[in-house]
Amino acid sequence: MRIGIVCYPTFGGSGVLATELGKALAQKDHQVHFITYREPVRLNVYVPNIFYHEVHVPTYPLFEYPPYETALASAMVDVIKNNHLDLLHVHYAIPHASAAYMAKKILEKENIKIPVITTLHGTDITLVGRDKTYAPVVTFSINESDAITAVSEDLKEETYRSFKIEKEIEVIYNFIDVSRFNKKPIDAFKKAIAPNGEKILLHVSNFRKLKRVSDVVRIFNEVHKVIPSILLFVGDGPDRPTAEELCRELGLCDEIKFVGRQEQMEEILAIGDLFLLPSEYESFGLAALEAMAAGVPVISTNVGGLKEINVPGETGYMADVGDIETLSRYSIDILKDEETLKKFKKKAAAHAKIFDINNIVPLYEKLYGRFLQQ
Ligand code: GMT
Repeated sequence: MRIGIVCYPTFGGSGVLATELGKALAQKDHQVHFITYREPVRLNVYVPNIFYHEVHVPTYPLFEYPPYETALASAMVDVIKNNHLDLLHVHYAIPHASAAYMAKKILEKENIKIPVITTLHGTDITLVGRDKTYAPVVTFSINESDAITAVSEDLKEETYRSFKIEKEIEVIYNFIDVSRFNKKPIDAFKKAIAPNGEKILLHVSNFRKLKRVSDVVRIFNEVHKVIPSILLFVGDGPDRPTAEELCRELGLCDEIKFVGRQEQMEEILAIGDLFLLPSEYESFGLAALEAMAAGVPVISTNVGGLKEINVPGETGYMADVGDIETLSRYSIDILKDEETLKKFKKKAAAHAKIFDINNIVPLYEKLYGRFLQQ
């Protein structure tokens, strides 16, 4: 099959998922064409069967807002036509689904039929999409997609609640390549981070408001009072200064390390003991699943798709948004003795296998196959 994939090329989960999907499909002998404004971060190795088409948005003094969506739709038309693509799979509705609709309509004029699959990832529905500014276009372009998938049951239901969707939304859960996360910790790295054998807590995100990074610091503050520990913040984004400020206020600068954006997540997760994700909302929580696959239990809020991946008392615990006291207590419960921690680590790694690449990618292939038979 020849598949076009459109996504955000950044560190966000939707781009990561789309890139890993493309890589997996290429390994299964499909030809995959990425159409993005920059090379996707996880496309950092040469993979035969993968082609990357950069969307250029020429600027002009008149354009206060360069028309990215127009450039993207034009790139889609060009790539679909000249590479004889069988279908286009867009990740994150805004503006990818509407650009795909435009490309589809242009190609129809040339008697080229291109099925469009839209995968909804999260804030394209819950924050950005529901904003009245975007809602009519999001509703229309989702309805015009030939198939719609959502990354969790919760996101599916949320989409039906927020928009007038006339089609069936299929749930295809996010996935990870479990074998990649099955890494032994690098001793020297672990020692550099926690020289005295402290427990290592992790948070990985894009530091946006809904990630509630201040809660991460507050939970750690409580844990640290009881358990010798270090907190590693991975990633970057708008709320990083707030988190750094809070660390200074609490006198935790030596115990909390900000390591910025990192590509080698497997090595980092391998040294972790506990993953903190106190988000206001997560449609899925791919970062938490990656942690679980690496055998790191998860303390999260009980929102969105997190309820579908984190099993309380087995892979971690959950509590209400902002309930620092309970989230801290649960963290201490897991870290308090080696035996308990070991049990959680084992169960987290075992549970993550449900979402292994080998179980999920065939579901996408099956979905694509439906359109080839038409
Ligand atoms: O909506 C976002 O925050 C952006 C998006 C991304 O690109 O990172 O994240 C969403 O998609 C991920 C992959 O499907 C999910 O794991 C995240 O939970 C989801 N984020 C939210 O729902 C806030």
